[in-house]
Amino acid sequence: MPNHHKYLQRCLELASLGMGYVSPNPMVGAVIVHNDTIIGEGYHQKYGEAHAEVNAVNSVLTKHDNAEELLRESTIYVSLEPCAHYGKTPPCADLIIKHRIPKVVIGCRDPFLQVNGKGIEKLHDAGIEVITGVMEKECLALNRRFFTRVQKQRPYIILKWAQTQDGFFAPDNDSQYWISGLEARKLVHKWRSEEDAVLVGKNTARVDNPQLNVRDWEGRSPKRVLIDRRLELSHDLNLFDQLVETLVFNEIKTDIEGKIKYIALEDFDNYVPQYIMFQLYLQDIQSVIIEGGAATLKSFIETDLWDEARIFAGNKTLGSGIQIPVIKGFNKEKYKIGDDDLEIIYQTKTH
Ligand code: AOF
Ligand code: ZN
Repeated sequence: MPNHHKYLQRCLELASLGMGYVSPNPMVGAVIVHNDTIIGEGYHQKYGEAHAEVNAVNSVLTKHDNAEELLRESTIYVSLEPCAHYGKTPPCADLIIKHRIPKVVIGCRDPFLQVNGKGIEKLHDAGIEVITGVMEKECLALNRRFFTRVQKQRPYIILKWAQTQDGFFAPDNDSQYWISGLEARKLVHKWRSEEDAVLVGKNTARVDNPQLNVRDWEGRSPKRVLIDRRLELSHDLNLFDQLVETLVFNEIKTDIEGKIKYIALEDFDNYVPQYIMFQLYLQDIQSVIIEGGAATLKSFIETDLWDEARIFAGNKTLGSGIQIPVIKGFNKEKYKIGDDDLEIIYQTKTH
């Protein structure tokens, strides 16, 4: 039994190093194996730059004098189907064919219209042995943001909130209320660093005055997205600090002021979550984490526009206040974090 799993696992590890840097492209890792030994590896490191296979082949070429000979006896493992098109880079399938690598093991197909099986076909036609679907579930999960974008023309949507033991967000709409502590905050900053955008509604912007950036974690800050129908928010709020690109959805103007982009929606009474998500898609935003408030989260839940929910469940009780929404997700997982006396509940909709 060949070590397909072991090498694809390595591809996945390598691929995830690109997290936060390759969007809206997928994260991809590749490993080249000769006689059950890794002789080269690579991953897609930055949007617009070399694909995983190119970096893996180059690592063999720079490390071994007899590289071409070795490649002709090797297997290349790659977490996503090698591309077949001329994008910002030439087709990876051609590269594999050119170096006469005789065997390719692929994690999952690339649904991107210009690839979508054409990479596999090209390899087959060149007489290369192709094995597909090794660790497919894991490969699909890793690039769930990319697949959602390509297949649904919208970003991958993560809902995040904190709730009391008795199912409330906060005592009322106008008070800032902390359920989670330091450990949770660190985690939220990590989560933000992994997504392209973070979105809040008007009330959260006003009451919490969040910065929505990444401070307690190393990584880049996502774009900020704000819904402020009548542009009522004060520009003294942190979200208007011009430090990070911020999109403001409203019904009054489409305009750019420094890093603040105003985008007017024609009909603010209908389909607001859908329109906003489509606009984010057009702006190449591949994923968004929605951090509140209650009304905003509910509007996305009611329109069934979400893929994953990450809920901090505290042990405080409130007795009354703003109720949390009810969601029907799958794969409900719970675990404790740090010393916050807090549980995280993960739910996903599709996998
Ligand atoms: C691969 N290996 O490492 C990645 C692939 O504009 P380009 O040239 O960067 O092409 C982007 C598309 O290529 C992207 O939408 C996806 O279908 C595929 N990404 N393919 O063979 C890689 N990152
Ligand atoms: Zn490629």
